[in-house]
Amino acid sequence: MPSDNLMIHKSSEPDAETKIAVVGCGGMGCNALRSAKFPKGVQTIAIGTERREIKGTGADVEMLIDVRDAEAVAKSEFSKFASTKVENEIGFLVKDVDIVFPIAGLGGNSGGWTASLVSKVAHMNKCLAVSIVTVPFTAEGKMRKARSTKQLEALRSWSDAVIPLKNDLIIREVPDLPMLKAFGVMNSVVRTPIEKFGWFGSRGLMDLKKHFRQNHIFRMDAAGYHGDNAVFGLMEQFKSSNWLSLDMLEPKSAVVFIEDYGADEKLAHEFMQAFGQAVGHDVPAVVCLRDIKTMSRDVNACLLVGF
Ligand SMILES: Nc1nc2c(ncn2[C@@H]2O[C@H](COP(=O)(O)OP(=O)(O)OP(=O)(O)O)[C@@H](O)[C@H]2O)c(=O)[nH]1
Ligand SMILES: [Mg+2]
Repeated sequence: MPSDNLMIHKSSEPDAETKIAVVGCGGMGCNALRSAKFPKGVQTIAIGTERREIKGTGADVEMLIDVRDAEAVAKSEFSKFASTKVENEIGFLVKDVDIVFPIAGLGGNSGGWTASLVSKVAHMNKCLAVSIVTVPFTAEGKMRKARSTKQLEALRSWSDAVIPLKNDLIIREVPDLPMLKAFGVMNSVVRTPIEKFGWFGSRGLMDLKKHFRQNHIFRMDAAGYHGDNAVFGLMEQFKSSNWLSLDMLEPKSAVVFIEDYGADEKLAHEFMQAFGQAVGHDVPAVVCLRDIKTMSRDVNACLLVGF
């Protein structure tokens, strides 16, 4: 694979210089913050249109906004230039931040739009906006589905990258759990990339920005493998993953996080080679390698595929 197709970053610790803010938007977004443990230094902000949503999230900042501010995104008054009072307030909170993660459940009246609002502010502050959102259950009906599609469309133009996770997959992955527990599983999936992106140093962020320009929508899954032929084992897991559905994707780019004892660049090359074979062509990628400094034979990977 030509080296300009593959950017590799090595780290042993989350880069303390990389400042991260997680913004829970609306009911689902705020739920994802509840009882969540984020790496030290991650700033958490809960934004809702109802007090009960933001209450008890444990967020560093709770912000109540008017539902009309969120809904403005859907209408022509949402502008690329002028910023509203609420955008200025959010801007004040994220002004020194490198990466903002808006989290929301698409399909409702506020969170899905608020995520675009937050992404716009992130842009104005030159920070990276990676939105992580859930797509409503099919059973929730056509109206939610239609709204969710519009919200995703808006997010596509305001966020650097969007990771949509289908709530329907909860039913497939954990069919026997009661709904509240199943939501908990999903909310922990939502939090996975937030921890990983913290490994990127400032140079890595520049590469990511360039990389995200090629793609906006990413699917994601994380896997672990114990023992020899780890790359092969991991790739088999990714190939059969419901979350990724590699066979249904036409991958255009990838962001990969690999944790291994003594992780080296060879592993990154092997991984991308195996990935290229799985999907039938080379895929430009940014790979972050993390040396986990334990003697265990576990290799963990988190794969984001842009399509
Ligand atoms: N995975 C997960 N999905 C959720 C959760 N809560 C809500 N959802 C999903 O998110 C969608 C939007 O719900 P909310 O986030 O409550 O809606 P909202 O944006 O606050 O807007 P309102 O309808 O005005 O309350 C729902 O249709 C569900 O599909 C949650 O805790 N976990
Ligand atoms: Mg709500």
